Formats: sequence, C-alpha cells, structure tokens
Amino acid sequence: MTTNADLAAWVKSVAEHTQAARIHWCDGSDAENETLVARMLEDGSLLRLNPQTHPNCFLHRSAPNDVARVEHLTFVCTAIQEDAGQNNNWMAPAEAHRVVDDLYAGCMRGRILYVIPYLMGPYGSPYSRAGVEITDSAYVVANMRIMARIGARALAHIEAGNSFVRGLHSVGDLNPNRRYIMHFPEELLIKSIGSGYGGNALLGKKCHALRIASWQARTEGWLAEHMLILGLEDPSGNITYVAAAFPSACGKTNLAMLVPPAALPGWKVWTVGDDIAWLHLGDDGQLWAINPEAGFFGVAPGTSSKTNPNCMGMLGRNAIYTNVALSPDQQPWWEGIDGPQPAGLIDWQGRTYDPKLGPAAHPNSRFTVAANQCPSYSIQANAPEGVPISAIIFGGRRSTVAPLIYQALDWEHGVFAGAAMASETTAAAVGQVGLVRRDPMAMKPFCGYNFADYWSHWLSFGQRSSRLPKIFHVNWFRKDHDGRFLWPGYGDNMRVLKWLVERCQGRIGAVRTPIGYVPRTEDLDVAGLDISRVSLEALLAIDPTIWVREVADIGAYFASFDARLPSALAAQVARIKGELARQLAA
Ligand code: SAT
Ligand code: MN
Repeated sequence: MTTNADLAAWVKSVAEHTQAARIHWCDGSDAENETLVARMLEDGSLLRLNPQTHPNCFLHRSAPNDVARVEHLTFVCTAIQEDAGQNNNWMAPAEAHRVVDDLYAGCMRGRILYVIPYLMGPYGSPYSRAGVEITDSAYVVANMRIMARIGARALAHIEAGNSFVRGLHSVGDLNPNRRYIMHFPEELLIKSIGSGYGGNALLGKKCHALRIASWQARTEGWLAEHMLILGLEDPSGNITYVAAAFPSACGKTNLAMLVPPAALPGWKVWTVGDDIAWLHLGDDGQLWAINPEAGFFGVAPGTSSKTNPNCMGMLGRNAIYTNVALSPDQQPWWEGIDGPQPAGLIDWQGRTYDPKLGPAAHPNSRFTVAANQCPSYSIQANAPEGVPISAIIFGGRRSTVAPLIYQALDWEHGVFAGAAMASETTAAAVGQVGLVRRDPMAMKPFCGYNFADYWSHWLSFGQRSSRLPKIFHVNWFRKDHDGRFLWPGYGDNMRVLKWLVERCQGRIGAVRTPIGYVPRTEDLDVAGLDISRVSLEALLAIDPTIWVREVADIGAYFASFDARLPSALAAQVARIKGELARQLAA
C-alpha cells in the first residue's frame, strides 16, 4: 500500500480493469523473493540449477516466440508525430491507449498483480529516478529485483513527492499479434503487453532508463545513453573513466569487465555499468555518469573465462538464466562456454539437444546477476555524484570500413561520429542478423524522440562546457579478405584503451586524417601480441575511396531528417567530403 494518492488510484484502476485476483506490493526482501521463487518452481516457470555448482541459480525458458526485443512492435506515442521522429514507430496516444487497453481488459483474471516500486540510480543520488512497474509476471519481479533497486526505499522516494514513471506490463497471451511496447513520454507512462522477455518486460531498463529518460533528459539538459561505464586504472594508480556506446550484443559487458593482458602490467579495469549511463554536466563543467541499473542482463553465448573471466566469476551464484541449455547435471550451458560440450544436453526449449534443431542455447539467451557480485565492480559505482567521464567511445560491428580506433577532432565532429554509427544487426532484436544499419549512438532502438532533435541536444553541450570528454570511435570486428577477424579483441582491447588514455593525457601521437586522429602503428602497444605489421596496417587503414562512399551514405541518411537536421552535422559531411577529395586528387 502507499500514501501516494495518485499511485494508489492508478494501481486500483489497473487492478479493476485487468481483474487481477489480488494485489501484491513488492518490498524487495529476501523472504518475498523466496516465496516468489517457490511459486515459480512449483508452476514450472523456474528450474533449480545444481545447488552444489550453482547455489541459488535458476533457469527460465521463455515462450519460443518471445526471445528478444521486438522493435517493430515498439512505439513512441507523442501528441505530434514529428516529435517521435522517423527513428521510432509512432501511434497517436489516444489510439495506442485504446489498442492496449482493450488487450489489458481482464488479462490478469485469476492472477496476482505485482506492484514494483523501483529506483534507477544509486540511493541518495540527485540523478536517480523512480518508477513503478505493475506486472503479472513473478519472473519479471525476480529480474527487476536484481536489475533495479526495488522496494521500500524506492517507494519512500516516491512518497516524498518525487515524480515517477509508471509502467504497466502483462504477459497477456504471449501472442506476437497482440504484443505491443508502447511509450507515452509526455505522460511518463509505459504500457507493455504480450511479452515476458528482457527489455520488453523489465520496464526499468530500455523503456524507462533509455526511451522515457532520453525524453526527460532532453528537456532537463542531461543525457540518457546506451553506454557502459568503466574506470581505466593506469600503472601510476590514476583512474580515467570512460563511457562507451555499442549496439546490443556487441560486447559491452565484456568490455566493461575487461581483464588486461599480462603484457600490460599495472593496468586494471573497474566496472561501473555495462548497458546504460545517465550523464549530467557538473558545476565543474565535466560530464558525470551514473549507472541507473543495479545488475547485468548479459548475453550468455560466447561468455567464457577467455572472453570475460570477471563475468564467469560472478555467474556461479544468485543468478537467473533465461533460455540457456542445461547439462545432465543441471548446470547452465551455452555455445562458447569453457570446456567440451557435455553429452546429453537439453536445449533452451527443453528438448534433447539436436544440432539439426539449432544451437543448444538461444543466441540471445541471458543471465541476470547483481552488479555487486562482479569481481571488478568499482567502489565508485554507487557514488551519488557519479564518476567524471574523460572519454566517450562509439563503436559498431563492421567487417570493413571503420578502423580499429580513431579520435574525433572535436566535440562537434565527435557528435557526427556518433550520429554516423553503423553496425551489423545481432540476435538481441527479432529480425535478420548481420545486416549493416545506421545505429546512431547505439540508440536506434532506444531514443525516445526525433534523432535530429537528439543530435541538436548532444551538440548543445559544446556550448555549455569546455571540459567535455574527448570522443573516440572503435571497431573490434574488422575482418580480412578471408573473413577472419584482424584483431584478437577481448582483453587485448586494453591495448586500444591504453592509447585512448594516453591521448586523454596528451602523451601519445596520432596522424590526422579526414575522419579523425588515428594511431600510427608504432603508437599501439602490441608487446607480446602475435600480430603482423600487415594486419596492424589493415586495422588502422582509412581507404579514401571507401570513405567517399561511406560519407555519401551518411549524408543521404542525414538528409532523410530534412530541415530538423542540425547544420553542424551537414557541415561535417561537407568537410570530410572535401578533405577526401583533396586527398584523392593529390
Ligand atoms: O533485452 S534487452 O533489451 O534488455 C537487452 C538488449 O537488447 O540490450
Ligand atoms: Mn543494451
């Protein structure tokens, strides 16, 4: 129950409309969690994993048609369509309400309605924001309990008079034809129905902390971004904080928890967050970042002690696994995990594993685990003021075109580099995998308003401070002519980050090219790494002929935003075109 009359009235009206059997206000306690887990073990929505090897760990199998975010069913419902922009699906608010409210009618008959008050961001931070999710899924409650700060303190924050985002979720009948993820930024409201999976259902994450928050951030002068946050400690003990934007399933979690190679002694990575950053300009002119989340909802396949040892170190206890495979001795299993594939696997759909039926674990299978279990968790992760960001990294998955790393010439050019990002699609969203699409700032699925206005907002920071982070662009995924990755990635990405830190400190060289500052081969520390000079040169190469085409493509994409496109971005296109033309003519 609550003393907040608006909240009480909303819960009551939802309970009536959905005809929920009863209402449960979540306090986030261990006892409550145990009751929920017991209920889910009984109804089969959770399976207990091997308590010897994986104490307090559980497996959930979602409906096979409900395994990823559904971008084509995700809508931003603003009064004026242009405010949502061509980057979002749009529906008029009245119509959107009508469509989903019809589906909510009676949808919780015989079921429990859970009310989850939650806080995004550290307790006591002026930057933290509250929300309340109503859901009929105990699995959602158990995940939200790990991913956000739920319960009494969040409710107290709301009852103290702070605004909150309302999120209504029901699994409905899990029919994709009756599945919608609707956002009403002007009402600080989310309505989701028909999916129980990840970002479709854990409404604090993408729906609140990115789509609604990006809208609020624009009106209030801050940024809500799809970025990991990490601290890079150098051998002298200095920590440089970095925020990095990559599309879903492009290695944000691995980068956030990176273990540097032995050849770079004294370097250490501290994890603040792996998916979302809220960035505010401090009185000192620096950009300060908090991680609104309290846990990780990471992609399981490919995670191993080689690719992410810190992650493996936290997955053995108190974790919920979704759509991974199961070994005969009840341990979670996925493609790319350590060790040989055990015989007698059960696949993510509960069938005896048969390679003809596809992979054992779903490619978008996930683990949910509390951030404070991470061995590299930063002691600053809960600092109310956040951490000061010295560098922003944009990155995509590109087999060609983009070099391993470059540094933008200035803030304006950096915003261009982010806006021009492109990446090959992954299994994190429903649809074809491996297509190159423009994914500005890795926010294509998450920006809650018109991208042109979003870029203007980013550019406006250039007028507000002269102490903004330096901006970089990386690409770990470049391939040679035979389709092999040129760069080893994972821990060796520290070598690239070392160059970045030294650029921030003004201690290392680069060459200026039309697309930015690129390290010379001798600027990258490749000590102890088996890589040929030819590969290094290929990784750092900027082919002017290819870039002429790339910039033309970027220009055409920008042009589709018409008059709303900030002129500074068009000016960057023109500058780069001109410089490339002069280079080709020389
Ligand atoms: O399922 S989520 O949207 O939360 C994960 C992701 O796509 O990054
Ligand atoms: Mn993400």
